[in-house]
Amino acid sequence: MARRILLLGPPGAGKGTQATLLANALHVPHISTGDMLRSAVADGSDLGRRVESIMAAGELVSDDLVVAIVDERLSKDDARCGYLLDGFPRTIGQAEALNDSVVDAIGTVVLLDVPTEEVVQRLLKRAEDEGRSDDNEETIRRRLEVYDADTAPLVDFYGNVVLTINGMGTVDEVLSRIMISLARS
Ligand code: B4P
Repeated sequence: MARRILLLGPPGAGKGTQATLLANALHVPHISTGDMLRSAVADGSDLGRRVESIMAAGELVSDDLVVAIVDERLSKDDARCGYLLDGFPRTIGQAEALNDSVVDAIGTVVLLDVPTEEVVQRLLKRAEDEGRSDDNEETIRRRLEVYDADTAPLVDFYGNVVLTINGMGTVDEVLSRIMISLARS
């Protein structure tokens, strides 16, 4: 059966990190709206210029823009046999739009559970290592508020297909918890 998985969790929970490893293990494409938007900014494309300041402020890019990008990506051949969505849907509006365009769009939601102070520390460390423009403390706090207000309601939206995984510990420990949980689901 096609694996259609959504990785959910606050900024810094380890979604990007785990998605890369999981997509490899499950042989499905890793579709990250954050990566796609950052690459548009790096390319200086029309889209990139429109979203740069929104992302740097820790706000969400508009649903219409993100939905259009994902619709196009999901229409590619490699997404026919499953995918791992990382960072999308991030609002109820995006989830409804996805349901309208793809039948049975999400089979399983993996929710990474990490306490707020830990995610703040991880993102501050990444700021030191990588210098991402949205990883300063003020923006991180704003991204967490946006997560609570706009993204956390997706946990109820997806209800009984949500697998909650303890996201604390090493990357390998978290990965193996996810793999065990997926195998049992
Ligand atoms: P994202 O790229 O999705 O970024 P994120 O929420 O910060 O999560 P990320 O994947 O980076 O963190 P991770 O946990 O992997 O979004 C960035 C911005 O793009 C958004 O704020 C928004 O503006 C825009 N956007 C994206 N999608 C959108 C959408 N659908 N709608 C509207 N706007 C959208 O990693 C964090 C750090 O923790 C890393 O340094 C990693 O090395 C470290 N780490 C990971 N696992 C660890 C572990 N077990 N222990 C210690 N450190 C760990």
